[in-house]
Amino acid sequence: MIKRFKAILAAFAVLMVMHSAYGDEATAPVSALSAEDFSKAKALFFNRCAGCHGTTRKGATGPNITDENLKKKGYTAEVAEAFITNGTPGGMPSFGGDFSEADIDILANFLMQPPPIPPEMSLEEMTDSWKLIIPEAQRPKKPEHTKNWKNFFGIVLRDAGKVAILDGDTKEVVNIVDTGFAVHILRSSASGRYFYSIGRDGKATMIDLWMAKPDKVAEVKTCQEARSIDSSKYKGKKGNFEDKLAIIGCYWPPHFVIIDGQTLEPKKVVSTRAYAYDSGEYLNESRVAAIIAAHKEPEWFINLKEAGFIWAIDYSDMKNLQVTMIETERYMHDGGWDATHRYIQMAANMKNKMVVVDSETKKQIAQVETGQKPHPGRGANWVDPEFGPVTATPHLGEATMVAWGSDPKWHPKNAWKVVRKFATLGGGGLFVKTHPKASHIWVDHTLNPDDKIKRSICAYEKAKPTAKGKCWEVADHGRVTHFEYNQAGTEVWVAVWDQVGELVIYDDKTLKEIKRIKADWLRTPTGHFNVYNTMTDTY
Ligand code: DHE
Repeated sequence: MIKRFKAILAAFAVLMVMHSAYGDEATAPVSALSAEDFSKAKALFFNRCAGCHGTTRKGATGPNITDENLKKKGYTAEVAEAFITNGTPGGMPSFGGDFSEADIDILANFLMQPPPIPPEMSLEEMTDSWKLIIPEAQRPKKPEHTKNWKNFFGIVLRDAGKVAILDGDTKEVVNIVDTGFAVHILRSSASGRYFYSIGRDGKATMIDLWMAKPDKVAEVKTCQEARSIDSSKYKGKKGNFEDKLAIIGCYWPPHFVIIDGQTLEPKKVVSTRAYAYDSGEYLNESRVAAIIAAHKEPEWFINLKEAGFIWAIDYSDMKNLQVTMIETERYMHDGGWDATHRYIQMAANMKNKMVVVDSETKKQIAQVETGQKPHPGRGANWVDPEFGPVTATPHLGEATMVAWGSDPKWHPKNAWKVVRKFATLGGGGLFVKTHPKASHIWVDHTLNPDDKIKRSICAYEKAKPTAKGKCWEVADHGRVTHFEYNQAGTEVWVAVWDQVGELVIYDDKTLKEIKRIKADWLRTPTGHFNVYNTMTDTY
């Protein structure tokens, strides 16, 4: 009797604490974990696992790890613990160094229970969260400083919930802005004046770079979980949409939200719940991964991860929104433009492919067979001395970077075929970057389980490409991740992702270190975005 009473109390307590990641309404199962541990495990899952395995754990970049599936395979909590601690050769990072043993234990036990389902979100709730901090009329009419703001960098300080704005000319801090929990990426408005940030918790903020001290002018929360945001970049016969609109792609609830580009006021929400393009299975969790804004048409292209589509969204008539559903492949993740901004190249990473969509015809025109689990970030475009224009990706699952032809007009023989394979130091590669004026192509190994490799980067010469690049360790702590060039394409910035992190700046030509910024405010730097390169999609 007492035992039953305790179980009822525990279940009740679990329900009471379900708020940290998904809000109060999420339904919790009766749990063998204490209420506190359940809540902690849920937050850990949200922070570090949901991105790959899905909120409902049905799998995407990572496999299906629903309690049902784990039990079907005969896995116990101990087996789950081993996976979490050590990672897998297929690209799952090892969390042994990042999580305590106690945390791994509760997380493994959490996985053996049915997943809690986070709540939905209405346009009204989004609007309630919207804060217009400085209305347009009160903002500067021209820059209030003489700094070269198009060469500013926005640096994501992930765990600090902040974005640092640095002057790319002087490398000085212009301001550190409170943006909220775990910002994932920044994107620039078409004019470059505004940075839009999106947090893992679905909160977007807008930073005005013309202010004497650039700061947040608006914020809104449109999802429980998100990774992507972009702005309207079209100016032409169909109207001038520069800085007028923005779009947020949500992981949960699965939807996209169109917001006002000047104020962040939510305008329209559209569900992305869909039927898988191949099996026709209904997907309650059909998340929006990368988004890319067209420059030549009033359109965004968004990746539907689980459903295997790229949707082209014509935003020129918001009352009669036109969506073209382009069948591609599963599971769509990240990617970017080719150098001409006509072809969209996105990773279907579980199929070891990059899919190619022609933005003019809005059709998938090719699939590039890559290595195991391509993960390009935005990717890198350059002109190969033998094969002409190419685009590249590193891999999560193997020690290579591949480059394929991406100029079907003048180099049709090489188009959408891998023409070069470069050796990296190991798997776990997340990002590659170059710049039209640069001499090198840079690649990281952020998620590699080996301490030395995860802190090493490699650079390959564009003019004399060799299978092996020049590789070196950037720091003796943290993980090294993501690259960005300055506006001129002469310097490369890379982040040391650690509690006290670093930004290391290299000369692209000589590969020599120019500057190393290490400071207390540099807590967990991850992505870093140059205004000019981000607004013009230069990579
Ligand atoms: Fe990212 C881009 C999702 C892990 C840093 N990340 C993206 C994009 C998506 C995504 C969909 C493309 C946005 C776009 O272009 O519109 N990322 C996910 C995940 O689901 C995943 C795998 C796991 C998760 O739970 O989040 C994941 N990402 C990471 C990291 O661990 C990184 C290194 C640090 C962090 O913040 O967690 C990280 N992701 C980044 C960065 C970009 C990014 C810096 C932008 C790359 C660019 O150059 O544009």
